[in-house]
Amino acid sequence: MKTAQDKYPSRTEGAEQILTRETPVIADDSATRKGPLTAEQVSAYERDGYLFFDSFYDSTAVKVLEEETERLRVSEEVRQSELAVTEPTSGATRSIFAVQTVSDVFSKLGRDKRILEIVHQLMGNAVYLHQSRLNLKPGFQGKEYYWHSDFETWHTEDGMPDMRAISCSIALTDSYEHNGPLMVIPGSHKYFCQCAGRTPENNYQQSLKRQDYGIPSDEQLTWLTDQTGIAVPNGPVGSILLTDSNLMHGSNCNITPYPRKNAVFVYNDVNNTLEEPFGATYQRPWYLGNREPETLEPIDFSQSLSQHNVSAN
Ligand code: 6CS
Ligand code: FE
Repeated sequence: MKTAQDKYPSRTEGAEQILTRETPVIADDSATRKGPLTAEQVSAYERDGYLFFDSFYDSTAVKVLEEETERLRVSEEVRQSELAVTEPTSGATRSIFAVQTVSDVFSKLGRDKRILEIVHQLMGNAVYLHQSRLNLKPGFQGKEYYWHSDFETWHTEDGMPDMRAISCSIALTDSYEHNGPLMVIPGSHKYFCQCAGRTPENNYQQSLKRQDYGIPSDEQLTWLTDQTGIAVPNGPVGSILLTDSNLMHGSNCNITPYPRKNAVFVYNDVNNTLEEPFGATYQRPWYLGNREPETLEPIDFSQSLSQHNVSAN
């Protein structure tokens, strides 16, 4: 039974309003809390809803990640599992969810202390892994991800009470302005766009291929972009992008020969665990919304690579 008051109702057949966010974006002492971020970086994250770090991982780490991604991409066992989502037309693998359950490398990457230190500084609290996924956006065939707030889905379909989660996306290929990069609306995380339509039964079986519910109206998107425009925080393989769970984002189709792949780990506050869905009649499967939170034990990912006997390039 839901215990949290629904501060962010959506898909309730009500009006599609733009609500002002009540929830603080960062812990109130983030700017002074011990951590790798400068006060300016903390302030930029609070204002924009995202932080981009160019070349966060070096060529040694990138080599291991690229090889592991390819192993998973072509693995028939993974492709046949419930964790894999294929592209709507080509059948190419589009996403692999709960990647830490099929890959020791990605299980370690998701617990890298260099990422967790940043997340802890911003969140000010212990976190667990709500969701992870590889997005493989293949060349020529990678279809779009229409504009959406992840929190709107995680709130309505997974029962995430509040906007207390951060996504960390790690670039597994170069992300250019032309191969379907992620686009964000800076500052949009401070507003909640109520979406129209009631969530169909088992919506996720369609939405992960193409999202039709939980998308903002043209008017809402126009209003948001009128405030701050659109940014495309992209860069070379090994870069990372941290985004607030409620940041409005999307990406275009990839019609170039260059795939745009990333790994995403979603860190949720341990005090914000999933309840009953706020806007759906069913709970999504474990690999989309983790209902058995465990506090993450940080490791030094780069140091762990020595086990892979990877020599620096
Ligand atoms: O439904 C979800 O949980 C996923 N959907 C999208 C389009 N982004 C976030 C998340 O991976
Ligand atoms: Fe998303």
